[in-house]
This record gives sequence, structure tokens and C-alpha cells, in this order.
Amino acid sequence: MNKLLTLCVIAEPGRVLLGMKKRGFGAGKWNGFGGKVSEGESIEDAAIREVTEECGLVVESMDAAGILEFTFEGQEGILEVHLFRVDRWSGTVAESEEMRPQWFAIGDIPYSEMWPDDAFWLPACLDGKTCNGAFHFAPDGSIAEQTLTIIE
Ligand code: 8OG
Repeated sequence: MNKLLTLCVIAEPGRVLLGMKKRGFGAGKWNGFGGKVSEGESIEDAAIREVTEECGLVVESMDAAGILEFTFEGQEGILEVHLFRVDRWSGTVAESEEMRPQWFAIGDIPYSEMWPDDAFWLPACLDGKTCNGAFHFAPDGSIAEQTLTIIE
């Protein structure tokens, strides 16, 4: 069975909020906010919960923005990441034990310090498009195979 995860892209015109992952899977990379869906929890509730846990904001409005599947050479299982675009929120940005949040201008997104697939789908996501894809990672962390469908 696929492992269900969430990933929220918090953006307003011209800029996006990313977090430097401080520990665990993906540590040392900038990313959106999200994590594993708990048992009995809806995917949307998990997405909203993770945003507050990781950067202090409360999601007021978000759209489903696609599903990305990740597999890793030599490892069983599929990570099924449900993407959401958050366009309204309340509260103030706060660092957590897991993430150090920072706003980036859209032209200054640090793709070289992010998961390598992000450069393929994040620009389209920020443009309001839906991104459905699958990325298979080689042991060296590079992308060995990929498919991506972007829906306007
Ligand atoms: O609970 P945990 O922090 O381990 O959840 C992992 C988070 O990382 C979750 O939000 C999903 C996200 N994620 C992956 N793979 C990738 C990826 O290739 N790119 C991006 N941007 N996020 C990813 O699990």
C-alpha cells in the first residue's frame, strides 16, 4: 500500500514560503510543509495540521494541486504525496523543531538545495496548474525515471 503524505505550497503573488528541513527525511533541503497522514485522518486535515506544526500558520484556504509519487531504487513502497496550494492563511510564521521557514521571491527559489524533482513541477504549481507525476530515484539521489502531467 502507498504511504500517504501531504505537501503544501504556501504562496502569494511574487513569493513562496519554504522551510529548511532540520531533521529526518529530506534534512538539509528547502521544501514546502507537510508530512505523513495519520491513521483515521483525512488527507486535507493532515495537510492543515502539518502546516501549523511546521511553520505556525493556520490554513484558511487551499486547493488540491495534484499527486506526486516517489519511489527509490532498492526500496519497497511508493510515497504518494498529495500537493496543495495554500493561498489564504492566518497567524504568524514561526520556526519549529522540524523546519526553519523563510520567504523566497519566485525568481530566487533555491532549487539546487531542494529535492531534484521540484524544479520540474513547482513552477507550474506556483502558476496555479495541477501536477501529477511519478519520480524514481537512483541510489545517488538523482532522478532515474520520471513522468509528469501538468494540467492547466
Ligand atoms: O513526515 P516527513 O517530514 O518525513 O514527510 C516528508 C515530506 O517531504 C512530505 O511533506 C512529503 C515531502 N516530500 C517527499 N518527497 C519529496 C520530493 O521529492 N519533493 C518535495 N518537494 N517534497 C517531497 O517525501
